[in-house]
Amino acid sequence: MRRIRANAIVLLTVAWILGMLYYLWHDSRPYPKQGSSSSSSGRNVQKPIRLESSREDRTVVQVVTKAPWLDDHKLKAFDEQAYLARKQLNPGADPYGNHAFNQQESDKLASDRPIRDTRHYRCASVQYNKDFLSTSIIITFHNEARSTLLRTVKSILNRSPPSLVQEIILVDDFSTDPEDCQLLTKIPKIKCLRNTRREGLIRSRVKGADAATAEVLTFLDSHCEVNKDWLQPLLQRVHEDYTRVVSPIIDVISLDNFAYLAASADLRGGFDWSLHFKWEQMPIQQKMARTDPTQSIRTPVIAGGIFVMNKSWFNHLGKYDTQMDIWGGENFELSFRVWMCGGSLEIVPCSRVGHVFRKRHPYDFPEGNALTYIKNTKRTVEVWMDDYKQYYYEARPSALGKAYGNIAERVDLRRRLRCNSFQWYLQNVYPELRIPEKEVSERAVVRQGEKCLEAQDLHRVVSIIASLRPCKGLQSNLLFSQEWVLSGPLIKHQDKCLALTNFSLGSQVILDLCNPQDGRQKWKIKGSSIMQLVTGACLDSQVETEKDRVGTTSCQPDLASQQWELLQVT
Ligand SMILES: [Mn+2]
Repeated sequence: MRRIRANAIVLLTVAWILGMLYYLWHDSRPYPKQGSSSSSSGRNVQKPIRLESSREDRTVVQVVTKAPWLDDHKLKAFDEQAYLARKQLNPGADPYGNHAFNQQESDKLASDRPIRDTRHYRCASVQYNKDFLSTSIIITFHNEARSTLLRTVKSILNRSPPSLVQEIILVDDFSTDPEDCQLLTKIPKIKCLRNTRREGLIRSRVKGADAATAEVLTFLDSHCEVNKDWLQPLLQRVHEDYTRVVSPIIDVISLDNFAYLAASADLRGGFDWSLHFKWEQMPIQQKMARTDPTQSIRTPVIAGGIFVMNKSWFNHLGKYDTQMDIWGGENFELSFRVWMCGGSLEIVPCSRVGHVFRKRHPYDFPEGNALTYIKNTKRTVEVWMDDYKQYYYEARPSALGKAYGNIAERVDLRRRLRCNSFQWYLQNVYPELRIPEKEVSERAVVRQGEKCLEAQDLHRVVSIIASLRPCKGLQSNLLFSQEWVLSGPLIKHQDKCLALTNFSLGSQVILDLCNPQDGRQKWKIKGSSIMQLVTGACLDSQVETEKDRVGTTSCQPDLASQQWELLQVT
């Protein structure tokens, strides 16, 4: 009996060890390296939060897909080897020189290289409609690396249902070699439009959109790789509601080694008052309310490089502001316009597209990078931001006085479309954007009945105290000691500020050397009360046992000892 029990224990131990070994082996399967990906490219700032850190809820599959319809016969007309060979990097040349990414690494990779399926595993079982409208895919470029451009195009052909792709329109924005674009038209579905002078992204996209024959437009960058089933979830959202403008999650293709890295799935587009785009975590309430990882994410702005939009809706809303030059700012203009004029923006997490984020622009801006960005954002601000534009100018004072052309047409467009105000946008779409507190410095007398708050110089004593004394009248020369400056949360007298002695309820109020970081010195005028911001208590003339001194106690707005009148000193 004992023997049997011993054997059973040995067996169980062995089984446990084997189980642990399997678990460890399973857990240590190599995950892709998340190399040097902290790059940024202007508005597409790459922060570490962009990359996903945990992959436990995903399937990690290699996707090697080739379009069955795109057989060798159909591709025969296009000589891929010759196309690529003509633009190989010269030996010894800087691989980053022409494109601000490592061209050598791009050239090494196959045009149909496999990439990982980075979607949440639940995306694979989502069912999509079968009767979508097809889409015209518009890719604008200026001197793109041939291997990178070809990989963008082939990933689309290989990973999209053929019936959904009406055509791929390449808009060559006056690249040095017209053949970069022209030769690709030998591939089925590819069309090529060429500008006769440099127009920039915005006018090039409008040209592509005007030429598109499908009812849905898909804008894409020229250094992308689309992932498995990227198109259906985007088209589904637009199919359900044509006013939606949708973006995929934009994965990161390393500019150094072209590794394909998964981006985090709970980010959205945001910005600060200088109109600097940033990826940000979705608000916590929204995150908590999300039970389905395949659900789309509302976003205040889109990054702008990759999105899908119904063509009639695009035209109805005024396409793009074609007086914007080259690049930059157009994503804000489009985003504000879509939200304020009756549409919505969202990120669809089951759609993934990789993009090479760069640290600098590989091309020149005829009028300089900064000036172009200012001109484009200024046009956006002047047309769409109403009085809130003052915060833009405060955040970007260099924009003041800079030329931005005539905006009458766009102002008229906004009026014709009867768009909402920017205040509506802030309240309904982006309440998380903090409105800067106005730094108003106001000189005032703080009165209660016949008495006024006074900074009393106690002779031969180091400190100055705050006390309540008979008012001296409002003539400036008389009232010096009763004159206060309201500056943000501070109530100042010269370099001294009204402060608590401690954070307890009933704390005495004194004057201390001003320090805006000091919580004891922060106040807020609320009706006729003066509230301490940290303790939430109110300034009261009856707390202190010492005559004429002031303190704080719990707020009771009806209490006469807590009612103050602020009289402006002129
Ligand atoms: Mn790009």
